[in-house]
Amino acid sequence: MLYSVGFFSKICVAFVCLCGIHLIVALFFYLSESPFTKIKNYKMILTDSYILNSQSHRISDLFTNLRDNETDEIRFNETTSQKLTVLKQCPETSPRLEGPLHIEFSQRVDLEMVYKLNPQLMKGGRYKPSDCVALQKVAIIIPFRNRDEHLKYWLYYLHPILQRQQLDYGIYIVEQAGESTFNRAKLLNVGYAEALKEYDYDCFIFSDVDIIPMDDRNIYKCSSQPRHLSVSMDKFGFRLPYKHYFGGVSAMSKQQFEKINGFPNNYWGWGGEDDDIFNRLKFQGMTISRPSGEIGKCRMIRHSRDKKNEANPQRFKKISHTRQTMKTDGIRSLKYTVISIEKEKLYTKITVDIGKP
Ligand code: UDH
Ligand code: NGS
Repeated sequence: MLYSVGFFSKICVAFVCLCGIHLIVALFFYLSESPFTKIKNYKMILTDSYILNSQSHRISDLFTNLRDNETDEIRFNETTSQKLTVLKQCPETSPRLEGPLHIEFSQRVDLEMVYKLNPQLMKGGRYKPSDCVALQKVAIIIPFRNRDEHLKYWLYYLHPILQRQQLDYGIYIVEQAGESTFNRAKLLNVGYAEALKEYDYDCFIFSDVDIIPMDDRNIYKCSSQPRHLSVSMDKFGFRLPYKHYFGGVSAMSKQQFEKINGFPNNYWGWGGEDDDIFNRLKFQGMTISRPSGEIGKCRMIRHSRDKKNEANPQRFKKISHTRQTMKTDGIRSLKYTVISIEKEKLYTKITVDIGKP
């Protein structure tokens, strides 16, 4: 009898010990897999990779990224399986680039077709890669009035190119309302200010609506110096028209743009505003970065001179005074009235009253 009681109590003790071990093991796995630990690890990984990145992205942006884009690989789902995959930064050179492209303007473009061809676009012409975190957040600003056919070609060609370049981008068409003389540089200033109200962009591309790159290795992003992208245009025989030419398509970081007080607001009509911008950069000690003539090839859609954009007779006098005028005339003195902001499928259109000369 005594023997069987002792045996029974030993079994009980062993059973209790087993339960204890089981509890400890379960507790260990539970704690190491808890959402808190996961978020902590996740943030640490992100912090590391983000600090390494030369462009400063914030962790909060990435959480916005997660909310905005359901196809992102990183997901934190509180209710289900706690599955979490870390989204890496996109590579310095996108593996999706194709190189030289065939660009022509013989067939009309249907915007519904362009929309179908770009299923990953978000409202307002926004996009970010689903498989990696883009190196830069790029706002593309286009000055605009009465150029709908050109805009269609631009959207048709540029959306796929920008996606292959793995950019986090948005397209902003800044339309001058009314009939007064056109002012390209002031519209670009408006685009800069309005795009920044919407998203924390760190790079700005200023592009004419009629210029299409002929090579997707001409990346629409910013460099340590302001960058001129349309360096080899068909209309100039695939070369620069002059050494300091800075018109067509250019790229500037937020810091570079702020350092020159943005663009001039008082160049009404054609010509000279791009030379004024070049002067501003020069006076602030910056140099121009450019792709090679081969990679920088582009086509311009041929057209006649627009009404209300006649050559500005004051342009030569104005560009001789940039050093003084850039202190007072620019993004810091910009005044305008937004008439409407339309979020289209392929772009955001900002119609604006910028006054008259
Ligand atoms: N722009 C418009 N509407 C206008 C004027 C200009 O949208 O009425 C925009 C458009 O994005 C254009 C850019 O401003 O690409 C620059 O316009 P621009 O007139 O300075 O330059 P562009 O190269 O024409 O388009 C220059 C005159 C061409 C004369 C050709 C004569 N054969
Ligand atoms: C220069 C203009 C620039 C212009 C460039 C190319 O002469 O604004 O031609 O023009 N500068 C002055 O007039 C001072 S283009 O052939 O693209 O119309 O961008």
